[in-house]
Amino acid sequence: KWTKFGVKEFTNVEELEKVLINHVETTLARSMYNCDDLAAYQSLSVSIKDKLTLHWNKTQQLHTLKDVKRIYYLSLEFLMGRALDNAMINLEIKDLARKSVDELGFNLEDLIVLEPDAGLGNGGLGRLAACFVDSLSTRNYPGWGYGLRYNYGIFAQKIIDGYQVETPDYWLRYGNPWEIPRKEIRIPVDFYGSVTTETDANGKTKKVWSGGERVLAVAYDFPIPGYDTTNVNNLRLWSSEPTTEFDFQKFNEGDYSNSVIQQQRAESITAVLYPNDNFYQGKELRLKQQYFWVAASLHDIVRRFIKSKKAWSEFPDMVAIQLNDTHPTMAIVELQRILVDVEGLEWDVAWNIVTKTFGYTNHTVMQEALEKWPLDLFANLLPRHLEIIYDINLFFLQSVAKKFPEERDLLTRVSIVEESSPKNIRMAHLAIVGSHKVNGVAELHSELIKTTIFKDFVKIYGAEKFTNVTNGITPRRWLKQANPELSELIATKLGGYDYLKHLNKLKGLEKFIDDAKFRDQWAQVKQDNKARLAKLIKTLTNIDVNPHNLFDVQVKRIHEYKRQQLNIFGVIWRYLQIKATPAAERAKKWLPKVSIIGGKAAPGYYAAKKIIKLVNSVSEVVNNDPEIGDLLKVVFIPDYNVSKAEIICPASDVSEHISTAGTEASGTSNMKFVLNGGLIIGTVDGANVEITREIGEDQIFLFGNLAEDVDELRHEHSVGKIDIFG
Ligand code: DL6
Repeated sequence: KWTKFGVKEFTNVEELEKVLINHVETTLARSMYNCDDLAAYQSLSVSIKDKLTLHWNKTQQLHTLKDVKRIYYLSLEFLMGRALDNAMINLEIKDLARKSVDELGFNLEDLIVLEPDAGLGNGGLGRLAACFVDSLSTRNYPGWGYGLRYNYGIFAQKIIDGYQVETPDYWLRYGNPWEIPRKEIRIPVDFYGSVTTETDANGKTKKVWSGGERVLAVAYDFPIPGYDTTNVNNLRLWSSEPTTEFDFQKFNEGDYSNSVIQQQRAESITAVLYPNDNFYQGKELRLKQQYFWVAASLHDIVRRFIKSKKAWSEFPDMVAIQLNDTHPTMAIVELQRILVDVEGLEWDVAWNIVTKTFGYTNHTVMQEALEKWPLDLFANLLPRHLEIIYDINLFFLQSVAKKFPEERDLLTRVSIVEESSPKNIRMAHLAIVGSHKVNGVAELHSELIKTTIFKDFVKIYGAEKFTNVTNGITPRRWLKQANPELSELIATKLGGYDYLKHLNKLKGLEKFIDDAKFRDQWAQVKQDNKARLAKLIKTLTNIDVNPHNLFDVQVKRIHEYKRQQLNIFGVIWRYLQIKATPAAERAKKWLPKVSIIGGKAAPGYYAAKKIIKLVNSVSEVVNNDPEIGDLLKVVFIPDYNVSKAEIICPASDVSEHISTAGTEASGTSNMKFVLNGGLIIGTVDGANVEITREIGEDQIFLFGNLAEDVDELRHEHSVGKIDIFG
């Protein structure tokens, strides 16, 4: 009977208005008479989420019916930013929504900015995951993301007296209209306890992990719309909950404060995102987060597969799991545990399935970012998993020893267990051994991992296992949404928006290179975007910048290897040079410039925080020097995040991507800036290399040493052959 009622989605202005009012009056329990902007934002979001949910249902039904292979992207970070604008753009209903809210007395742009960023990530790695899920949906792949629903995302950055001060980001303060809580999907996840060996009736022994602490993983779904398609994928984020609300016995005994300890312990798992970028900080809670997330995700994935009633041997034909860095590496061990301990498969059969299922993406060659978990931490938290890791390692090392019988040192170097004191589990080694492919994120980086950190593994497995997948960004958010004027101008020249799905079509613009009108229009768009950024700068910092001056931008996490210090030293040099120039000649000699820097430093990263302070101190001196006037301004943009990036990227004349060659695996903001018609000042590092190849060497300002020379130079510095003060 239910099929004949068919739930209808809105398709025009009037229908959306009706749905909107309905949500205000029922879902929000407000009267339209006291509907403020926040209520209007929430109501519009729920109305659009309803539409997405219907598409989501159909998509999932179709995928189940067609029995398709699914891709699962496991990422501890999804730096999503705002959802409303993106959803309207991908569904191509922004004009319709604007008219509807306008008729109800609201301004769409005022509503969009009320949404807090979903800042569930640190930087490039988390934003890459967000761009990937957008692309998976747009390209009609059946792809799910799995992550954690942190109550607190990346901290909000305040600048007080020039210093970074961190404040908590409670992004769920007003609820989240974009999520679908699946309170009924509650997956038990165990920690600690002990392992025993049991023998069944047939004399077969099996390992049983029991006791310890149990928490529940509760699912929250975020529909991910594709552009120009009705395909809607799922991002499933887990939230931790206690198995029981509180300890009833303690409560009855009057021990009220201790009766909730277990509950708080459970909830702490998904309370907060670790705010480090490119840095490993071995904390037990972080390992708990990792296992909690992979255990819940795998349980879900395996349950879905079991429903299809296929043989286990078909698992890799139906399931591909991509590991975003080593954070989800425990998924390899967990799948092996499920197959062997729970499903009773033979070790080798299970391992064959596991290695065919996983792929691992490496995002850094820097030692301080590589995860190594102390063995005793592991032994305590996940005793059965440690046993499995030992077995994986044993079989792996046996195969290596067989192939390279003379090379004892090789075994020590590639072992998953680092024989140090204390001993560590090397997660990258485990990820390589348990995956069928390993990829870097830009050509140079993918070559580097083969010749440096993973060199020995190339010898063992052959070079074919190591591939390159250069990072990308979604042009829907980073062009259409961030720069509507430019995307429209391009569309008029290319005859539509197809280029948003096929970026190579931008080549078609080349034939307008000498079209003066087009160039003027392009320049005007840039000017408008610079005015928009100047306004934001004024609001955030009270600094006046002239939008007609050159905007030189460097926004990204603050890190020594990204070299914001080099940028600010350049600014200091320029300032001193301007001052040394006779006043009458200054205007002729110096192009007026605004140096804009922004980014967060990890709270415990002393040097990065000092760099922020330095930038702010320079800003204070330069901006208040009456001799300098408009010739140079220095701005530190506080609390850089996705929604600010959407205003900053379209407004650069030049942007800086100046990491020491060989350290920035790819970089993705370089792509965002060039896509918006800005020039790059860069080193020969990360994806700058591929960008140069695409746009031509004469379209980019490259400088600095090459990656292969950097080690040599470091050595010469360290032995005193180069005198940097000479
Ligand atoms: O691949 C995404 C992004 C790259 O663009 C950056 O170059 C790289 O620094 C970053 N890597 C990490 C690694 N950190 N951990 N863990 O964030 O990945």
